Amino acid sequence: MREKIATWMGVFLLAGAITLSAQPIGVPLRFDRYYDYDQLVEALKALHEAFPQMTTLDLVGTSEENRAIYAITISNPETGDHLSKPGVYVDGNIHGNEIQAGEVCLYLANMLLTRYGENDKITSLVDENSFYILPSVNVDGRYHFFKDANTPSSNRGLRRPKDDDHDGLFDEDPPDDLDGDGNICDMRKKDPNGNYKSDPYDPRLMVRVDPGEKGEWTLLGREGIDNDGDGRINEDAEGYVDPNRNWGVNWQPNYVQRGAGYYPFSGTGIKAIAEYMLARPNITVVWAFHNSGGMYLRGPSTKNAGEFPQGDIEVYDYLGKNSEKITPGYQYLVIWKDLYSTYGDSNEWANHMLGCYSLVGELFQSESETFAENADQPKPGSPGSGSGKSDARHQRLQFNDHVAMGELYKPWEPYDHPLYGEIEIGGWVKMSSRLPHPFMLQDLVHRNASAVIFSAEQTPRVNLEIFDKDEIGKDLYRIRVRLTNPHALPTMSYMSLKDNLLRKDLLTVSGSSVRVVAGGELQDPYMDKASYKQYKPEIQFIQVPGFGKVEYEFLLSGKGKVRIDYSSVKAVDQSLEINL
Ligand SMILES: [Ca+2]
Ligand SMILES: [Ca+2]
Ligand SMILES: [Ca+2]
Ligand SMILES: [Ca+2]
Ligand SMILES: [Zn+2]
Repeated sequence: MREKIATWMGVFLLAGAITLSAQPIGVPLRFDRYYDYDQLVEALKALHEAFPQMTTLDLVGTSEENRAIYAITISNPETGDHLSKPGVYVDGNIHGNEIQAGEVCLYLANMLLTRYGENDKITSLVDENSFYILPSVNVDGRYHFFKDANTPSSNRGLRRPKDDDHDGLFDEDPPDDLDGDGNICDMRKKDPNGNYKSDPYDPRLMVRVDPGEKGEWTLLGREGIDNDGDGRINEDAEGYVDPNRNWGVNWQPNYVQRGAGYYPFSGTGIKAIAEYMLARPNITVVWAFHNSGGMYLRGPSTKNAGEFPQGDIEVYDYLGKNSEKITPGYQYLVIWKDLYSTYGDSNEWANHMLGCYSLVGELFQSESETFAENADQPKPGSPGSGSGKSDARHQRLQFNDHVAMGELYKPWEPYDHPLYGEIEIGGWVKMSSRLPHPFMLQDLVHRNASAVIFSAEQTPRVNLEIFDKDEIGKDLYRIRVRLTNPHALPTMSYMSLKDNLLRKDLLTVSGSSVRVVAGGELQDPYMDKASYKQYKPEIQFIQVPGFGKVEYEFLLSGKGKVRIDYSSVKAVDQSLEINL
């Protein structure tokens, strides 16, 4: 009888768990929850099925463990093929533990599709741009982060086995979930000679003992045992190839850049994503979302890469400083200068290989987990005030207790360890520290999707006009053409011009009964100063700057129809006709 009840209860609990995870995913998507890998794929399919005309769902490639990497394209076919419009590429979760980056991508896709036709700004953005959204780069990482026991920071890399301690065995000693709660927490042992004592304000925390003072605790690192009996604990976990150090620009081997992999694009999914991006040369803006810290980052990623051309810095500053305002608390920074150097990251690759403007969003600030009247100024005598500054650790624990219902922190509990004997296991759980609690997720995804939308509003939009036409001789005409761009991004980045990376924009004059005698850029229309191109004046190689214009002058001989075409890799082509 007792056995039977136990079985029923098991079935009941299991059924409860299955129902929860098997809840059908409907459009509009919900953002009071996190999507594991399977649910994320289901969410993308649901968006595609709800908006089949406006979307394509592309299988970009597969991962080391053969999981599908999907991207969703959002583009209105009635305003042109997706390749004919500026592309905005957004991805997330290249690091397996950086989960909410995927939710930002899903939220953006969900907002663009569900509000199209209802919100004017979103309608014109979708009509004028193509969005390529790839919510989870590191699909194996996402899968294992949810499924396996982890710390908030573990399980970042690709599933390519690597022998970290050079003992001939691969990934043989990862951390172990000793207490079976699904988290890798911390281990501590009572020890009068330890370096730590309990924090008087909150005994769950520990502080260092003062010189000469008696200790209470020794910290023993992350939960685990010596799996291979080599005298070390947790010395060879899964991987490690870092998918964001595996790209083919400014790549350096492991002894310079940890996690680089043996060669660029050794990650199968990473290589597939690079090929997907290269096949879309219209991509003009790239966003890659990570966690954490609350930052909007631009390159260069290393000092030796050299600073960007001034024209590009102005564009980045415009995007970055406005993004800062969209998400209060986030800072716009330069990767190598303000953070650290990274060799072979996707951001640098996108700049140099696609000629686009590329930003990294580091999502979430643990400072947002507050429990205080005024987070910056603790009252005298309150926890942490002894050190003269607010102790964020106390506040975060109070936040856990009273706002997150205790879901972010595991209280210390005794455990009998095979090597250390009686210890305690406790600390911050997997779904803490770098991710907002789901109740705060909506704010994070909306603001960061809004930063993407701000930059999408700045993709180049060229307007072509003839502003002057004069008959200056018998069947000889002078026409002047103006190309304006009211948005911040130029039609070609200054770096791509400097590196001669892309085909330049073409301004072409043609007509069956008209010959182009001369043509070139008009420097001063009042002084009649123009620099004529020596050969083939009917084709001009140009760039249209952001928030600016360029003017060209042509001398035409003949009569009849003349056609003027503007063609660009990044911006929408334009053309017009006049009669001479
Ligand atoms: Ca090993
Ligand atoms: Ca390893
Ligand atoms: Ca555990
Ligand atoms: Ca070991
Ligand atoms: Zn990251």
